[in-house]
Amino acid sequence: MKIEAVELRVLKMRLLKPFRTSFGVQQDRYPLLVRLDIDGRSQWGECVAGEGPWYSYETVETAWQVLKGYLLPAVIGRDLANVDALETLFAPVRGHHMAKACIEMAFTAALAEHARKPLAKFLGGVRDRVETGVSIGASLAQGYRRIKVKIEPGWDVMALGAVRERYPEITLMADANAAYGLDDAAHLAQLDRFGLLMLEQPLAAGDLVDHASLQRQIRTPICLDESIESARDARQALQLGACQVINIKPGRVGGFAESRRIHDIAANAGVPVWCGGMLETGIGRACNVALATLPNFRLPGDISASDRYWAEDIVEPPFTLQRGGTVAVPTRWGLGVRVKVDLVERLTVRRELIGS
Ligand code: NPQ
Ligand code: MG
Repeated sequence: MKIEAVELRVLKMRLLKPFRTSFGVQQDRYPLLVRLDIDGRSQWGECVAGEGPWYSYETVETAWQVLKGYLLPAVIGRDLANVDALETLFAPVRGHHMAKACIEMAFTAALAEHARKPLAKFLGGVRDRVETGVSIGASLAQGYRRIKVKIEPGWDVMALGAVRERYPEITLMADANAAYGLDDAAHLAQLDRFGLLMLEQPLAAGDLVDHASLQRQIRTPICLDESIESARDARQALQLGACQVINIKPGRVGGFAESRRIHDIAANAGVPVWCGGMLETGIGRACNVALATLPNFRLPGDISASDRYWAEDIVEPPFTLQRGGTVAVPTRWGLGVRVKVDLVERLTVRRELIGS
């Protein structure tokens, strides 16, 4: 499999509803897409980097730079037998997992297509539908398996208490996106009474030791998101007792291969994982859905339907919410959805072809 050239492009897409996190409010998403030209065929991928360096140090701008300057020159024109070969060529670049992941995932989808298998089956998936949750600021969403409320200091105990009172039975969790410190342990312990499925990333990404300390002071299971950038992070977090659940986003950890390593480490420790979301278009969503078919993805993911975010998704068919709060896993070979190239063209605000 030879990557002959790669086209980078940034789209501008209006979110149906502004998305609020502890970082701020976001109205537009600028997805960075890649199109790999492999053995005469096109393979699309999506980089999940954000517009600013808040969730991660990576941004659309840094990912473009690192792809163009370092990652693509290392792989374009080379015959790559498998993902191991790709990972070896990317290894000298430190970090920048989101930039690496979009190429790794597109390459893996191309391998799946070449093997005449749907991506989910190629990855070893065991499900034909995946359970979906939704991540919200304040308004409730019907039909999903669980609801995740974004919290921050000043919007936590009261907000979750109000949701819990109105919906006593709903599967509820909270995501703090690193907005607290270990000093807040007693305050966060007040969340224990709401029977939360988990509390996601209460402390800063680098604070594994403090997460372990916090977990000893609260009953709610801690889930780590931003803290887990690799299989090594996952192993160390579990050794320390820093979490009881792991959110895997393939973009954050560098792709499918590293996601699977984290999946396996957690499975061996008896720790469930679930698939996070980064307000992806249908391309990134298809990757998340395929990954979430692996056996230890035992909790609903942030794999909402396309129409939760977009008036019109850039793939066909779009992902729809189905009975029981699930999304069907595509059965066609490779990525499993068709990219609407005309729509992508209309939404493009920046493009460049990187050749050999
Ligand atoms: C999370 N996702 O689990 C992330 C946060 C997030 C669905 O809650 C651009 C860049 C948009 C980074 C949207 C959800 C983003 C982003 C959400 C991160 O923490
Ligand atoms: Mg999160």
